Amino acid sequence: MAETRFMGKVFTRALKTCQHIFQLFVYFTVSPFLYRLASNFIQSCPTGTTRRDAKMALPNEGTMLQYWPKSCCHTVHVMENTAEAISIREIIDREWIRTAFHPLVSIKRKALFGVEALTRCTAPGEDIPPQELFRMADEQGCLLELDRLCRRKALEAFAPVHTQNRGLILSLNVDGHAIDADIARSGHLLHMVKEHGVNPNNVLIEIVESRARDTDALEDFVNSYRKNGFLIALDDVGVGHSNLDRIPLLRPDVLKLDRSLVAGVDLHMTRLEVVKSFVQMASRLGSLALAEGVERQEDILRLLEIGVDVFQGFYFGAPAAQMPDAETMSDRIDYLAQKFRTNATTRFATQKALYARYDSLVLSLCDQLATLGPTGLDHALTGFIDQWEQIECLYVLNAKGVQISGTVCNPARLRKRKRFIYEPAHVGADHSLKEYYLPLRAGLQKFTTQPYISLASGNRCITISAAYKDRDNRSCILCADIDYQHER
Ligand SMILES: [Ca+2]
Repeated sequence: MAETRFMGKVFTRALKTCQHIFQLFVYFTVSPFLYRLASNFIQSCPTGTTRRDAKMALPNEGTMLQYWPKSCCHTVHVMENTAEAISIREIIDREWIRTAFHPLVSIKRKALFGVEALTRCTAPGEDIPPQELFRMADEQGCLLELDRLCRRKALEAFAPVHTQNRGLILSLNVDGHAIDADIARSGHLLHMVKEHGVNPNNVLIEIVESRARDTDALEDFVNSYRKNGFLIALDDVGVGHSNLDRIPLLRPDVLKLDRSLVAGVDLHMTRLEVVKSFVQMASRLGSLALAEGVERQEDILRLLEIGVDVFQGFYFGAPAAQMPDAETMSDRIDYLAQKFRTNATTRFATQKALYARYDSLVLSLCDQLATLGPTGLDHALTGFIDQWEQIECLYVLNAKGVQISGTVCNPARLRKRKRFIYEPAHVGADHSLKEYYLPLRAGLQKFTTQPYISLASGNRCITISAAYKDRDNRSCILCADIDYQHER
């Protein structure tokens, strides 16, 4: 009996060993074959590639795609190259188009200003990105047809909202590329808007003017729709090949500043200055500056400071089929408004204290200069600048705005690298048209400029100019350029 049990154990062990040997054989012979077979179907995309990018990049039928959105790895199976398999004709005929609304928010009005209608295409089993959709339409010569379908879908979705809230703006994209003389006079959009019971005053037409081939037709189009009560926006301002000369020609009601311009304004002073110049231009032209693609609270607060009021971007939510949730929106707006108020109050208080300190410093320098005649000015200015490190440059003008001292600069603040561009002015330089001279000529005793880039140093500074009489009772003006690099 014991012998039989022993033989049974030996047999079982021998069987298991054979099994292991067989498994190893399969692993070393069949696996490389299977791997080679699989690699014909698997292609890897770089880290960070999205599913959509991957599909666009590798659309061979039957291809397995691996992609890694952020940290997790997914594998999808592309049954076919959808973009090729589904024709744009079919998309248009079957109206596989829907609208997603992206909120436009006004912080100062504490309200939703309107929504931009964005096109989404859901063909069976596949989303086709808008740029791909419009590329296909352009190639097949049905761009206008697609454009009109998208607008009709947007109006259908917006019409019920409009009956409930007559104040909301619907922003519609019109492809500048599709505008020619016939379109400009067709009045198609006007009819469509009326057909859906929407007031043209509530419709903002967004045009990417850089795509327009025919400037005359574009101008006709804009004038004709404006006459009928529509609002006009220039889209993607500040990006690519936008033609600034078309801004005064089209006199847009809204300038949509592109995300590439506004993202990071809080971090990059030069970008902020460029945006500021667009905002100032918009305000001088009577247009509203709207910042697109805002995602960071800090950017929004900085843009509010420089006069932007209406915002669009993921900070306020992603485009969605439903209208934005009023409660979430008002929570965000209230939070930003509160933050903006607190920041502005603190900033003004700090600025006031800072300016008061600089003012008393400049006035005390004037008192000391008043004891001098025309000689010895440079020596006295050098003595001051050594004591006050915030002062970049000091110089004295006569009553006509002509410089009568040298420009005495703080050597630590001059940029060596840019000295060929920025150079301190010399004795005899004419400052009579400068912002810091004219108010004193008009009778003011003291003036402080807005921050600007100094021609003497290339740094951001303010200039305080103050009038005084010298020892011989001649009228003089002391100008002090003061560092403003780190002030807001
Ligand atoms: Ca747009």
